[in-house]
Order: sequence, then structure tokens, then C-alpha cells
Amino acid sequence: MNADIGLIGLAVMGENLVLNMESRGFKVAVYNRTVEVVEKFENGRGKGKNFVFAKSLPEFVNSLAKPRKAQIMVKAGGPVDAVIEQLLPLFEPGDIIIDGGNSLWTDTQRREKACKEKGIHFFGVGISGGEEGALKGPSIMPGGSKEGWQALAPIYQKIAAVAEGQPCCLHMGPDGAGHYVKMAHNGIEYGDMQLICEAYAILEAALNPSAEEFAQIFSEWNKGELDSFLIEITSKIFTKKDPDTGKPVVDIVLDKAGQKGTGKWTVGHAVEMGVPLSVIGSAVEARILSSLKDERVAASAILHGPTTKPYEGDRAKLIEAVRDALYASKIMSYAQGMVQLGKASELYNWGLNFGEIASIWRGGCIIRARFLNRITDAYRSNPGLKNLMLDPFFAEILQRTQANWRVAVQTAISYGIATPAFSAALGYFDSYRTASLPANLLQAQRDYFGAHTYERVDKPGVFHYDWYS
Ligand code: NBP
Repeated sequence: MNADIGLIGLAVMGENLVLNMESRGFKVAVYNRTVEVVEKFENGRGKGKNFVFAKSLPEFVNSLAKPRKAQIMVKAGGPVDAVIEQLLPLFEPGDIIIDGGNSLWTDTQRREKACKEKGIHFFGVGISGGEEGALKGPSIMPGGSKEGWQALAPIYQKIAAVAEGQPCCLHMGPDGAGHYVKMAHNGIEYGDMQLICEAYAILEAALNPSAEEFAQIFSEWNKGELDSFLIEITSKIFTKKDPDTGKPVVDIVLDKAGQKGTGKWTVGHAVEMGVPLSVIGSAVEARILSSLKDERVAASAILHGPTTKPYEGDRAKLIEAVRDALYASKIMSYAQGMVQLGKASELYNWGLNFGEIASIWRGGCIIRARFLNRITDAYRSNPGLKNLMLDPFFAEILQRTQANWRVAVQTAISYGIATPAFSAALGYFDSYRTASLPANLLQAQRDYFGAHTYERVDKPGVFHYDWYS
């Protein structure tokens, strides 16, 4: 009974996480439903290391030091409930069950409540960084009781990535807070990826750079404000050649994007709470549209875009404009994501700390980026910041980049290139900074057909006009 922690589910993520834990000095018990997987690990990557290779759940539970800590790392949904059900009769009050998968936050809330009734702490822990991050140091977003966190912090803060000397793991709040923050992180990841793809699409349509030139453009961008994991891997993608054809790999990959669901959850809940999440929404829809490959191919023979000429302007200036548009649009995406987190925090009384959230995304995770330091600073200096665009640092960037942002979107429009996320980001900026929107006409329409009433600009009260007289 001396394993510091146990983990159930030795698939890609689980295996790498336990190797990470063991490498930091922890003794880890491991178990997997299909026991052969444990045996394979015992004779493979886990051989000779400080693990308890449990072949049954009772053996696994009995090997854990008290209070027992068991992390579930199985497929989200029913499998998590199945494992909890098997663990509960073997656990005692004070023990801790952790779900480290991508679970829906409402499932986590339900599970936390059920475990609490039995005196057991339940933690929903978001883990980002893919298999590489799991092994070398991910960004970790834990949600659960303060008391349980005291017991878990020494382990999770030691296996997490480190950014600016700080572990990328802080207690997010109670019950579903950690899984919610992870979900919002995934939504932002969708936005970042789509924005990069749109930058690529505009440049390709207007300038048709070679793969080597694209690699150079992205690698240059990665040296400045856009410095991030996703820009870095994008520059590397353009350098890879397909061994069969000798063509750039990017040119032989089919343009049909997949998705696992966290983007849809993020957008769905934002809409439910009345939070605009147009950049991430466009990114989710862009993946859906991309998946309609056959329909798009058929439509391309019927519906034609504008007749275009080779770009006649300055190439370097257009590249700069697209870079600025990407940066400004990215700021909009994070601004919307942070507003969503704020609204969810109010709704569930989580007390989320946005400076801390931005700080733990600076390392280990897919959206890690230099500008997260600035977001951290923005919320640290003004925890009540209503919208990231109002922070003086970001307001200045938006002022400085907006002319180029418009050039990039105009160029896309003139070439008939779809840039839904760039356009949605600009639309959000223009709407948010506008004192008078055309919603006066909208209210008049609502009042006309449905007697929904309206307010006036010149006096208080609620009014209805007799439109049909
Ligand atoms: P998978 O999501 O592919 O799940 C496979 C694991 O689930 C196996 O260990 C399997 O056991 C176990 N399992 C299943 Br399926 N049904 C079970 C059941 N009813 N009872 C017990 N065990 C069951 O693994 P993964 O890709 O490592 O991801 C784990 C979690 O981490 C997921 O929630 C995922 O969304 C999340 N995540 C993944 C990544 C990533 O990059 N892959 C990144 C971040 C988070 P078996 O061997 O007996 O079939």
C-alpha cells in the first residue's frame, strides 16, 4: 500500500502520463480493463521502473497509499461512469477519484455530487498537450474540492510543464471548473488553427508561394508576436515531403477536417449563455463544411467565384497585412473565450481566475504562445477586465493592426476565398466598438410583427407602436 497514485486506462495518454509521473519520482500503480495491456507495458516501456503492475482492480486499489488517489484515463462518457462504479465499493471516505479525460463538465458535476455523498473527492482534470505533453509535461487544469487539491497538488504540479518558472497547473475551482476550462481551451485551439489556415488560404490565392516560402513566412512570424507552438509546427509542416510523390506533404493531405466534439460543446454552451463566440463558431463550422468534400466538389462545377488577376501589390506588404489580421483575429478569439469563461464562472459560482488560467496555458498545451504572457498581465493588473480588447496593451494592437486586418479580409473577398474566422473576428471588433448598432430597426421589426415592444432613445419606459394603423 505505498503507490503515490494509480492510473486506470493505459492507452496513449495514460501510458505517457504514468511514465511522466514515475520519472518525477512517484511510485505509480497501473491498471487497464484489458489486462494484456498492463502485461505489455510491464514488459515494454514500464520495465524495471517504479510501477505496481496491477492485474485486477482490488490489487490496484490495495496498492495505493491512503488517502488513495486513482486517476481514470479512459474514453470519455460511459466508460468513465463504468470505472467509477467499480471503484466506489473499494474506496473509503477521504479517497480521491480523478477523471483526466475530456469529459463534459456537466458529467463531472454529476459525478462529483454522487462521490461527495459517499465522502469521496472527485476531480475533473483537463490535460492538454497530446501524448508528447503527457510524457514531458502537460498543462493541467484541475477542478474539485480544496481539500482534495491539497493532496493532489504535489503530484500534478511536479508533472506539469513549467512556464516562466511556474508549473502550468493551478486549481481552477470546484467540480466541473477544470473540465470546463479545458473545453474552452480546446475551443480556442480550434480558433487558432482555423485562423492560421485562413492566413495560408489568402496568401496562397493572392501570392501562390511555394511550400519553402510558406515555411519561411511562418518561421518569420514565429519570431515575433505570433510566437507559438501552432505557428511553429505549421512552419515545419511546410518543410516535409511525401516520400511517394516527392510533393510537399501538405499538398497531398485531403482537405476534410475531423473533430471529436469539444469545439461543438464550447460553442453550444456559449450560445446557451448568450455569449458571442463567433471566431470559434466559424472554426467549428469550417471543419463541418470541409467534411462535405463531395458536395463542395460538385458545387464547384456549378457555382463560380470572381474572375481574379495575379496580385499586383507589394508581396511583402500583403504578407504583413495577413500577419496583422491573424494576430488581431487571434486576440478576438481569446477575448470571446475569456468572456465565455467569465459567464460560466458566474453561472456555476466557480470563481475562475483568468490571469491564472492564461498563465497555465503558457506551457505544455497546444495553444501555448508568447502572447499568453500579455493576457496573464492584463488580468493580473485588472481582474475585473470586461473584455480583453479593452486592456490598454491589446487596444493599442487592435488600433495598430486594424487597417491591415481590413486589407487582408478585403483581399480574401476579392479573390473569393472564404475566411469565416477572420471575418467573424473583424465583425466582433466592429460590433463591440460601435455605440449604435442597427438593432433599432430590428426592434422595430419585432414590435411590428409580434408586438414585442421597444425602448426609446429619448425617454425611459417600454413602448409599442401601432404599426398597422
Ligand atoms: P482512449 O480515449 O482511446 O480510450 C482508451 C482507453 O479506455 C483504454 O484504456 C480502454 O481500455 C479504456 N476503456 C474503454 Br474504451 N472503455 C472502457 C470501459 N468500459 N471500462 C474501462 N476502460 C475502458 O484513450 P486516450 O486517447 O489515451 O485518451 C484518454 C482520455 O484523454 C480521453 O478522454 C481523451 O479524450 C483524453 N485526451 C486525449 C488526448 C490525446 O491526444 N489522445 C489529449 C488530451 C486528452 P481497453 O484497453 O480495455 O480497451
